[in-house]
Amino acid sequence: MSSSQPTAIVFGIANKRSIAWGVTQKLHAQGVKLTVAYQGERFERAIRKLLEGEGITDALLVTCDVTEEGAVDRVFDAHMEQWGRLDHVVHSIAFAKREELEGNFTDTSRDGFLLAQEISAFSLIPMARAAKRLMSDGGSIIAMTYLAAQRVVANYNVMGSAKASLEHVVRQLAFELGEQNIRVNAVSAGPLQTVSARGVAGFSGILKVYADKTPLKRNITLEEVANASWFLLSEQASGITGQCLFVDSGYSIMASSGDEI
Ligand code: 0WD
Repeated sequence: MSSSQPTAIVFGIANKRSIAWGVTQKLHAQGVKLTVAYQGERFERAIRKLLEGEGITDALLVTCDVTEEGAVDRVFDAHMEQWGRLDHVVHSIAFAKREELEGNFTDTSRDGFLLAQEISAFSLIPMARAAKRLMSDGGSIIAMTYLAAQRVVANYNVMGSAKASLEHVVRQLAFELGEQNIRVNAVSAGPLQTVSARGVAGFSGILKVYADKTPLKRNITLEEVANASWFLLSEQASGITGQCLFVDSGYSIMASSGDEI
């Protein structure tokens, strides 16, 4: 079957608070046909319930643990089987062991560092390789990053290194895929209460700092991140690639007051 509508593969829906879920709602509202790749069977029921609640009845669901060799390619092949075309890819996954998201960075373990890099940054490369093969008419890819890629955020530790990696991967892929008219960008969201975020020690304190110290004097919403994500995926951003767009109430323009966050 070949969809007459644009299609997307979304990685990283865990629940209704997931950034990937906000983006999925936006994509559906724009008439985009969906493949939802989720980490493991334990998520399937919750994801099916979310999709049904949103009136998304034709999404293709595929499990994908990006640490499994070949898992990403299986998602892309299943997508093409179902939809016959590929226009967008949303990378909204990250993982670090909880014990690596607190305490001293100097105590980071080798396997903890490598696992965070593998899931949160390396995984975008096989996705882009598959997209390069399948996006015959060009397309767009986004990934989710965080300010700690560029500045020190207490406790974010090993995930900061992973996000720094991810932001380079976005730029390098943008360079390499540009001639096929495939754009690659990152959205750098302010803090949102999600499963992953709650894994960072002192996260609630970060939310308060953003509410008090940002130009907008408030935290951002899932919908605001989804709106910016759809913008970067859409033709409205046809001249934008390799960029990192902050959706953070303006926090990233503030000189540090010295308060740790
Ligand atoms: O404040 C926040 N929530 C921010 C999140 C601020 C700025 C950026 N981000 C980023 C995260 O670093 C991540 O890259 O946004 C992305 C999405 O994170 P999220 O929506 O905040 O977190 P969550 O709802 O937990 O989704 C992350 C998902 C995992 O969910 P669980 O419930 O397992 O933590 O990433 C997926 C999983 O669904 N995931 C994997 N998928 C495939 N293979 C794997 C894996 N090995 N590990 C995690």
